[in-house]
Amino acid sequence: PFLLNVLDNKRFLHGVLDTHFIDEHPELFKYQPSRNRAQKLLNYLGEVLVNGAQTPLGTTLAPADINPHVPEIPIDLTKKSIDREKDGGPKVTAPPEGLRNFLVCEGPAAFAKEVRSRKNLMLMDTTFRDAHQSLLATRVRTHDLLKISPYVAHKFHNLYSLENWGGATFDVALRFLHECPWERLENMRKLIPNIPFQMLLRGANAVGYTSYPDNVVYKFCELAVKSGMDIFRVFDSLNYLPNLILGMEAAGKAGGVVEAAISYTGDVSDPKRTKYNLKYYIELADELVKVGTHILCIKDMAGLLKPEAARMLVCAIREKHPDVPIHVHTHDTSGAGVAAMLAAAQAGADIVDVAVDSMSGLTSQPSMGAVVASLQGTPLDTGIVLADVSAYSAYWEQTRTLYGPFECTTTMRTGNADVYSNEIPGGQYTNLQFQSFSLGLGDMFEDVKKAYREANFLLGDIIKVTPSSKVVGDLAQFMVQNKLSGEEVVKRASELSFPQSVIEYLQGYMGIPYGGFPEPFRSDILKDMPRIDERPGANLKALDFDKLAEELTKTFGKISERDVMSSALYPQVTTHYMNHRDKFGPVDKLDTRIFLTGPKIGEEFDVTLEKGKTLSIRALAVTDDLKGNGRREVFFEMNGQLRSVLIPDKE
Ligand code: 3PY
Ligand code: ZN
Repeated sequence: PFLLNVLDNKRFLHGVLDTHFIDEHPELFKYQPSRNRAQKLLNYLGEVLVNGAQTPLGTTLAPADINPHVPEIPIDLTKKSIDREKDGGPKVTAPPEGLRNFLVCEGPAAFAKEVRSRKNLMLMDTTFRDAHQSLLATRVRTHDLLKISPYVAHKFHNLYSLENWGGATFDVALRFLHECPWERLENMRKLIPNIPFQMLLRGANAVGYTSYPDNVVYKFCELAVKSGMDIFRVFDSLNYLPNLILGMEAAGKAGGVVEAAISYTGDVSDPKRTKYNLKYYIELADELVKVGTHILCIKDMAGLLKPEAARMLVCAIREKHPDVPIHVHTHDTSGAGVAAMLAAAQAGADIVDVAVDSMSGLTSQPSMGAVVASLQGTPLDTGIVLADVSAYSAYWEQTRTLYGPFECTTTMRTGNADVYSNEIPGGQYTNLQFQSFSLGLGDMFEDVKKAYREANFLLGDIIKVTPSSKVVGDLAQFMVQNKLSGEEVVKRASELSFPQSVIEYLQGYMGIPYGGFPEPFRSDILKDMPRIDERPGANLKALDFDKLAEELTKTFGKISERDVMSSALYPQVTTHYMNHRDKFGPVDKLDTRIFLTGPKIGEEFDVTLEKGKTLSIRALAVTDDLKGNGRREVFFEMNGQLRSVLIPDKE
């Protein structure tokens, strides 16, 4: 920078150089690499101040004006310390070793053995992924995750894993938060070196909604491991084995721990629900163990696993597979989540999923504090300190208020056991509820839930989770909007214009459901449309990554391998993200309230771009369109200097 500043200096360029040159030009030492980024951020802030939020807000609720308190990590001088300064943080004591240290040294097979050998119950914390996917429309930003990461590393070192990636987070980070999911992962890794990271991989759909060419899924997993991922929970929305195997192989080949998931639906404790009975789940578990899964997961994405069902299922699988660790996932939609997880633990599950108290309950996971406290002093004691959970929870309680615009509790106040009837997955439940309310039809949600149940049976009683759950949801909404009963839908199947997702599902684009497609319903709808009767990705042409990289480089200049992968998965969303990044800079560095709704006039705030580069910004004024050219000028003070940006007024 010094050299560049010198080269920019007119006196220097004109050869006017003497020994006073440096003394007389202290500005040469002013390091201003952030200038460009800073200017871009001012453009972003100006845009928000003139044209409103740059990411769609779910409701009119404002983010709270609060600076969440980050609990302190005690410095222990007797322990090894690590220097966080290069990452922008203070010098801290190194976090205690956790299971990741074991995994890195010993590899996935030994890791599974170690987990299985532990006598206590282990926990996966979903706060960084599923909890906010279920409660806050997946909107929690990297900024807020990183702030609490050192605390997690120090106080939760004996977690089995931290679920912090995958599912909807990839898409939402790029699409709505204008931040890079890979950087998120890499930065969390730097701060949490000791706890295994876990992600949700939608089998052949990776982190998308449809099958990708096989080489995309393989390369995605490879890059995920390179960026810090450890454990891959692999599921398929129809429990369709060929899709599951593809995901398992991709995760395994990348060096990850493979945690194959059985997506759970129905009720094994109800003898009347015969389609998905114990035999079905045990046979599926057998297959997944045969393929070589390191860990077996029971993924109860809708919160249907009642305590008695949890006991039956875990016991049955445990009996067949005594050496394979069992990991149970649920949602607390009905309110029975803690009871179900305790029952699973008592029946022999090795790991259960919880979210920190203030991010738990409703459609999220059951409460960490409740499970920790319930097992204290018992042989299953998690070893986690309740006071640490409370401090962690207090951070999230405050942080959650920053995401007020996306808060599910605007429509959902309590748990609801009607989930046992409609079987709507946690993530989708609040979505559908919210849609019904925003159409001004609060009571329509009751109709949607009933229609969802009917739609599920029309489609043959299927496993419902992303993306098959969307098919059922779309059909349900179609029925409600057109006031169609299930009987009418069947009778008029050949003449109705069904949602595209329903048609594609019936064509076989997601795979083949257990028990096959419903007939004659399918044939009535598809008539002579093509059908796929094997793994949908099997015939997709391999993606040419070199060609894609070349195309992106032409448009954006220097791009990374990870940008190419994002584009392979989400081409349009990634192009939009990269344009946004070019124009508005590192908006992920802004505090969440400022990012969402902009600063107040007169408010001063800091933005740390990186260690030692903090901008102090104050928004001073927004002018009217003084020149009549549709643009407004926004004035800022930045590090003591007056700056302004001209923003086209879109109103
Ligand atoms: C996802 O696919 O994102 C899920 O959370 C499924 O449960
Ligand atoms: Zn879930």
